[in-house]
Amino acid sequence: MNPSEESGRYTVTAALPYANGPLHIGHLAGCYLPADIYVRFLRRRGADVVFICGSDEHGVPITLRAEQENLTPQQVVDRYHALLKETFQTMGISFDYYHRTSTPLHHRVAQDFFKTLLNKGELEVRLTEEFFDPATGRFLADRYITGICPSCSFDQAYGDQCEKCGRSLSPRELLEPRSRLSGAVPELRPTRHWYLDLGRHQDVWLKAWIEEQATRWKSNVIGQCLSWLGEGENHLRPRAVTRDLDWGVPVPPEIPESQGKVLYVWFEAPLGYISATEAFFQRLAEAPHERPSWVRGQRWEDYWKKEGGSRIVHFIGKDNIVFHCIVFPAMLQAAGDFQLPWQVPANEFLNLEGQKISTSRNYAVWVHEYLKELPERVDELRYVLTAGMPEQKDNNFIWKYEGTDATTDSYQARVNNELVANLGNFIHRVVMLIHKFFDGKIPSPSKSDPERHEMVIHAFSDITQALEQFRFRDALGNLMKLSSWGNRYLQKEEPWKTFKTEPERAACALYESAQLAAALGYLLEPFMPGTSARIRTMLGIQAESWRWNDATAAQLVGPGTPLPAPHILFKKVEDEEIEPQIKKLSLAVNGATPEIPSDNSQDTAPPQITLEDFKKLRLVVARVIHAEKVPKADKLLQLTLEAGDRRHTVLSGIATHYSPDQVVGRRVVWLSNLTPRSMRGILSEGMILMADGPAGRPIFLEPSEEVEPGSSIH
Ligand code: B3M
Ligand code: ZN
Repeated sequence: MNPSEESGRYTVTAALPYANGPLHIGHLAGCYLPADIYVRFLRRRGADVVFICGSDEHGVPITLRAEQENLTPQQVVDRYHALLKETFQTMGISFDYYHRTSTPLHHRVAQDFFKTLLNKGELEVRLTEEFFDPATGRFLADRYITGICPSCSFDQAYGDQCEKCGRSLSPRELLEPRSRLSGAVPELRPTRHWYLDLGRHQDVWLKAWIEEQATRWKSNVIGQCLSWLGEGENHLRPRAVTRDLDWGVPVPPEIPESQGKVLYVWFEAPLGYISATEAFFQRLAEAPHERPSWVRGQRWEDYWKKEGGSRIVHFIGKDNIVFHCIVFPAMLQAAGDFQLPWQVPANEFLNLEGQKISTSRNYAVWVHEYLKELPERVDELRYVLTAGMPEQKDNNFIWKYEGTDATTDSYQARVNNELVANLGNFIHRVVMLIHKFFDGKIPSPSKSDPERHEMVIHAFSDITQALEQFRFRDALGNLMKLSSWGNRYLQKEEPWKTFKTEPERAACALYESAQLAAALGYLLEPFMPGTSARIRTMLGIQAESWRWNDATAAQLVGPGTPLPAPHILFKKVEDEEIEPQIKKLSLAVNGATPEIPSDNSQDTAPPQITLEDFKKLRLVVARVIHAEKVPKADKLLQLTLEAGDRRHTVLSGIATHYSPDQVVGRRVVWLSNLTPRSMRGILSEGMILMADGPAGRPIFLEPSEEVEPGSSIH
């Protein structure tokens, strides 16, 4: 076998996102993009690989969200599961199977696993006292208890953590604890749970096993693992694998005293990788034609059991390290005959404009919103996030650099200076010049230039090695260096000049440049699959089932191959395109929540609301002082509103009923605290309320007497 081929078997997982919110760019950079790049690379190298993920649909994050939104947990997970799945698909994250943990299959897998551990004597029952809410009759998860932080006196600290000073807490440390469900003072009540004795595993094999990984695993990962495996106070303790909750995988009902108990979410969620693989093979059994060519195993066991010999790779963020490197391996080992993870290439965090991404404060770039607002820029986002991937330490995402030092780090600068000016420019020049001087056909020189081929081979080996070692930034950096070399090569050869004086030389330069462009077209695939396909099409390459190694061939596209008309790969990012994004972040800090596509299949009659709900609406009288049509949007008018001493932009879908001059000067009812949303690159702040008139015509609501713009409506 060629040393760059890979025939081994791999099981690649990406952390199951909680189905309690949309995906943000930190998730992509931390986990899903590196996983996808790695898997695409493995597939092209000929590995036998399954790529597995799914929604994590249990646990307190889900029930909390359901309570906040007045929905059932099932409604919450249905909504976000659909959104997550679609977002991954549009971003090109190429899971072989995307499952979910609320399915009967997953419940069965998790319950069977629990029973296996029980039968092997791995679980012991312990009686402890836990907080109980006497008003609702429910035991309270740590997050459901609030009180005063003993460190900083913040009066809304949670039972697991104080969000103000960051201290991690246990509910017993809170002063004046209260139930978040009812406000009642929680009481300690006895309850029984099943425990896995991690400490025993630590002593028998786990510590030694972790130490064996020290040379192979990333240093940020191994460091965190070792800190968990100390002595005395820091020795691992038995961990409860069940909870008193009503949302989750029930403890198997045939087990005595299992009533009202569910498996702890961190016990069953990692088993979701296994149940997803099982679901995948069930589907392949029913639909064999759907089997991807790279999946060569016959049963899910081939990818999880020892005899299958698969290399299991878990892509996760750093906050999940302990569960994937310690708890899950201990569970697998306790159950017997399971393969332990081979690699856990956890990333650090991505910050946003210098601040921590915060879901609760809506301070994030939400991927589904990005895809709606910048729909043509999927690969640009993949590129920018990979180039700045937080591999060894936290990194920062910025849209635009506004300081005085030159920097190439912002989204805008990376797209403009690297994708447009380097990669896009090189490919475009090559194709244009071939059209201009060689009639759109790959030239046929009588000699070749070995230096070009050496450059590709050299870069190929650097890129391959970096990918094997999970150094995605380096891999991409080396690709871009190869493209820069191509630009310099063209600059040096000047085929547009030599075409007249030394036509042979021009032919050679453009032939070699086309081969280089083609090699880039192959090697870019894991990083930017859409761009890779477009480059290959532009170079007249039709092969679909190419291998990674093919990129090193001396000739990738033969003389005489006709090239289709060229088109631009990347467009420059103008300020106007990203300014709404920046503005949205500054508004987000004021507590707005992300907009989630609603599920129309549900009951459309709005629920009853309380006066408190109504008071959340900030309704204001405003005056329209300017109106214009939005280019390329038939229905939209862009209105400028004056309310008090400020002006606001609102987009309104009334352009088919009103012309701009029919609107200017009117007083309108404006819902001003609706989450701002960007359409066609324009940020719309709030909306104008209209009545449904005859034949669907929207009718303005105006005050019946004179009131000042800015007056509020109650
Ligand atoms: N849902 C936690 C998280 O999103 C969790 C990962 C589960 S992986 C088995 O951080
Ligand atoms: Zn505190």
